[in-house]
Amino acid sequence: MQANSNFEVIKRDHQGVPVVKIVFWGPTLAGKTTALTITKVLKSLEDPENVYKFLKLEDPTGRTLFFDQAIFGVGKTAAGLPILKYHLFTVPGQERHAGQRKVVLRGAHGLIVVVDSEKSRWEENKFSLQEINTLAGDKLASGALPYHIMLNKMDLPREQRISSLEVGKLLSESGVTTSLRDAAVRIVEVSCLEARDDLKALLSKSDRSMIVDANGRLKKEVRPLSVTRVIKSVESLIREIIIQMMKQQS
Ligand SMILES: Nc1nc2c(ncn2[C@@H]2O[C@H](COP(=O)(O)OP(=O)(O)OP(=O)(O)O)[C@@H](O)[C@H]2O)c(=O)[nH]1
Ligand SMILES: [Mg+2]
Repeated sequence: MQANSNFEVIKRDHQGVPVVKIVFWGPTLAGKTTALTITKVLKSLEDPENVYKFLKLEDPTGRTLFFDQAIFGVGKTAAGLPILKYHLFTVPGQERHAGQRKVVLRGAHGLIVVVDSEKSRWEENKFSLQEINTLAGDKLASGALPYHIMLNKMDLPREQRISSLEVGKLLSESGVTTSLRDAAVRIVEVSCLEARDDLKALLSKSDRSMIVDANGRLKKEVRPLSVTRVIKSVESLIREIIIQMMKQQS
């Protein structure tokens, strides 16, 4: 097995657990912090022992100031340690925070590029894509930095939002990819708003025994589809990163 030589080396924490870093990238108000919060709420319900940290740093208007971060684990070894920890970050999307974004991006093993599907946000999306292309275009193209594209706000009326096809146009206008075919399979359509509402509705069910197992954990089968879609990118990236990690080790 051949590891991608430009793939960021995976470090281990003080207990020897590999720690990988995934960054949510995208313009301000695209929904990065909302997506991270949904991931945290779901993890806390389904696998609370694997939630290590959750921190949001916001200005008074609710926009991210420096970054948000969360640390989660995957599985459990015989020694009671997770097989892997993943560190999720969001960048602050406001254009003036370019310096912070560069710092947050450093050392990433995977990227979730959040695109705001609201039509009026075309230029903001384009700016954000051009910036990531400047910072990491080569790594995205070579596969050294695996990525997914989260097209958010699909709850908006059709006439107010762009489609996955138009994301292709946005990507090519921004110079992010020369192969739209590759990018197309990486687009996941989501609505963080719908996911948040579906989670709230689920938790407000009066009969808790219907939704939790004997250990008090949320049953996987009651997870709303809208929520599955939001966390799909993170889950897929982790799988891709584990494959890279195994290649690095062999
Ligand atoms: N209609 C709609 N609104 C959403 C959706 N997801 C998030 N929002 C709203 O968009 C606004 C911005 O969301 P955030 O998650 O704070 O955006 P962000 O990308 O973290 O923004 P910065 O921190 O400034 O980079 C909030 O009012 C959210 O409620 C969605 O799927 N649909
Ligand atoms: Mg934010």
